[in-house]
Formats: sequence, C-alpha cells, structure tokens
Amino acid sequence: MPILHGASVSPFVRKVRIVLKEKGVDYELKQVNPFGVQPELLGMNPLQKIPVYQDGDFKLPDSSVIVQYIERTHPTPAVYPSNPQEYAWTLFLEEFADTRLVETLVPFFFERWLKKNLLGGQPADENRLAEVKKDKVPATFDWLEAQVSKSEWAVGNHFGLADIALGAPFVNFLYAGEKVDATRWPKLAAYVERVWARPSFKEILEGERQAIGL
Ligand SMILES: N[C@@H](CCC(=O)N[C@@H](CS)C(=O)NCC(=O)O)C(=O)O
Repeated sequence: MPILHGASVSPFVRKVRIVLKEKGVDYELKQVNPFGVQPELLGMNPLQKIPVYQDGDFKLPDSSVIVQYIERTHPTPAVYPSNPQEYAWTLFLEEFADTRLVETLVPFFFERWLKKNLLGGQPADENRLAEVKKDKVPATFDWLEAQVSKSEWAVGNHFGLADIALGAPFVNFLYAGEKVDATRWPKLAAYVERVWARPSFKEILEGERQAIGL
C-alpha cells in the first residue's frame, strides 16, 4: 500500500489526499511534522517539505508532481481534463493555488492555529494578518471571483484538480476562524462551499476535524 508522508493540516497534503479519495486509492498516512530538522524528511525530500508519496521503494516529493504520478498509476477517474487548453489552465490554477492563494490564506492559519498548537503557544501576530487582509486578500479574491463566475467548476464543466487545489487552502483559512466575505465575493464564497460539499472533501475534512479537535 502506498504511504503518504505529511501532516493532514497541510494544504498540499490535503490536495493529494483528496485526489487519492477521488480515485479510491488506499494508502497509509504517516504523520510528519515539517518544522525543525526532520531526519526522515531529509532522506526523502531535499527541499525538506511535505508531502512525500512512497510507492514501494519509490519516494516522490511535491504535491503537484505526486498528483501527476497518481494520475498515471490510477488513471480513472481522471482528475485532469483531456482537452489541452483545459489541462494547461488546470496546471496554472494549481500553481496559483499553491503559491498566491497559499501565501494569502495560510498566514492566518500559521498565526492563529500553528503557533498556538505546534509552535509552543506563541501569540498570533494580528498586525501581520491585518496587512495580509489589506494587501493580498482583495487582489487574490477579486481574481478568483472572476475565475469561478463562468461555470460550476473552475475549469470546464467537471470537478477536477483545479477545484481540489483551490479548495484545499481555504480549509486553513477556515481553521483560522476566517471565511470568504460573501457580500464582497459572492461567487467565490459559493464556489468554496460547493467544492467542500464534494464527498471526497467532506470525508477528508471530517477526519481532519476529529484529528485536530475542531
Ligand atoms: N511545492 C510543495 C510545497 C510543500 C510545502 O511548502 N509544504 C510545507 C507544509 S504546508 C512544508 O513542508 N514546509 C516546511 C518548510 O518549508 O520547511 C508541494 O506542493 O508539495
């Protein structure tokens, strides 16, 4: 059985877990805390990040690369579109989610949840979060609002990897006590709820909440 090394609250680990759930792949989740020097992580990922996916002796880092591998080892149901433009736009939205969206949302989780629960109870830097709310949230959410206004799902007419990648970091925002302001970004707020209502998301999120006591 494959092993996924990572912490379930990581948006990148969550992305991979939802893909595995969508495809019905059984796996073992081995919890790895990425902070501090982790000898077991160094041997598997020179970038010292989670997740790492282990299939037999083969150890593969990076959520985006892992998902591409899983798509080839377990092709059905596909999470990437076959249309070249939709496929390419999915890759871009995944990149946007993993960079700009994570930079916008995860600081809230880091300051309010991680510091308290995993980093020795340090207080949240609310000034930093006020800056993120002013400088990053509006531009990121405005762009996404336009993206998700065209149809039910982010790319084409099917739920897929773009939705999984976009929906995952919003969970960290939620764990930090935040939600998309539906009065300012109504399409985005509804889209996030739609993604979370997907059975794969619901099941993974329920397990996460039980594991972290939320
Ligand atoms: N591009 C990587 C990003 C992974 C990543 O940043 N993981 C975080 C946890 S959410 C991590 O391991 N951080 C530890 C560190 O940066 O030292 C991926 O998609 O897997």
